[in-house]
Amino acid sequence: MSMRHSGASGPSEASRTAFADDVAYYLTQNPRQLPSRYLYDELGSSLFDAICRLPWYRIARIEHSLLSRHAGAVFSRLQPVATVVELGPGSGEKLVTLMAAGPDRGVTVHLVDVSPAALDTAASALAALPWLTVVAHHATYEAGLSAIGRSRDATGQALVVFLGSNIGNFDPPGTDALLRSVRAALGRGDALLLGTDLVKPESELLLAYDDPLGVTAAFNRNLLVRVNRELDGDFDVNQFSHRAVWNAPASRVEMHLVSQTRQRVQVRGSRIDITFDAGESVWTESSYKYRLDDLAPMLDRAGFRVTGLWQESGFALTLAETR
Ligand code: AVI
Repeated sequence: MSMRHSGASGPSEASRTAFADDVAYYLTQNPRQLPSRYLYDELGSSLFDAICRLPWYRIARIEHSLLSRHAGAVFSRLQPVATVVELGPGSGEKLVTLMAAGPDRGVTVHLVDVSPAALDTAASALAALPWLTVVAHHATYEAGLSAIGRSRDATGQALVVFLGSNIGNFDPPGTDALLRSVRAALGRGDALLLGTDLVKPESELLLAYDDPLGVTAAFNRNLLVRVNRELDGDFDVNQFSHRAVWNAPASRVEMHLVSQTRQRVQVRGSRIDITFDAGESVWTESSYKYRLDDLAPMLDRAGFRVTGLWQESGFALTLAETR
């Protein structure tokens, strides 16, 4: 495997300033919020890996089973693929499973993530497939996609993979915008492989997002630990509890951090000083769940048509081609 880096490495002053500004803005909104992308510092990423091993959180396991069984069928529906782009590669294991069934030469894999640690982990996992050329993009999905769109080899097809139901962490307007950015980076006949978690009974969803071992609670509360460490905050982490709720009309599981008492919190790096009422919460994540019927219209709005759909135990893998 050959590996190139594109973009800065390591957390930059710019990303610290963006974090400080986002905390100042979102924490003073009504309702108070913190963007879920900040859940993934080093400890948060490890806690998320642990979540994926919990018996109650099945997304990663089911998707792995779908990829192992159907990766060959995915490639058989495409023209020879020369470029693969993964948005948010995580541990890299999903892509290894997919690419093990892909072409064994002439493929460049682009990894796009805002976390340098995730890029390094994913690139190490891909070393298991030494015939791949790997390029890491330390960038937002949109910036990475447009850089790849400008620079990619025009011969052969491109496949963008967006797995793990990561799309579920975008609200509907954000989802449409992101899928359009994917479409804009692609040419005719290129494709997208999308993993989405489907609506299931509320009791199952709540166990997945409020597990009996408290790992998801730790993942959520670690966001306050991160704010304290990186932005000189004084959140009393013990005074905030994890809550997961199924918002059926919006078709999403929400994670919140609920203040156990009336308390004052200062975040000096964001120049904010706020008072929480007892029971007031910070909304930290939305995980949208889809119905099978939602998928084709959602992809169609962005300029894709569905060419393959595989599903198992409440999870779907959809292959779509550009129109
Ligand atoms: C990464 N993302 C798709 C996960 C999800 O299911 O929304 C993050 C997560 N949050 C709580 N558990 C897992």
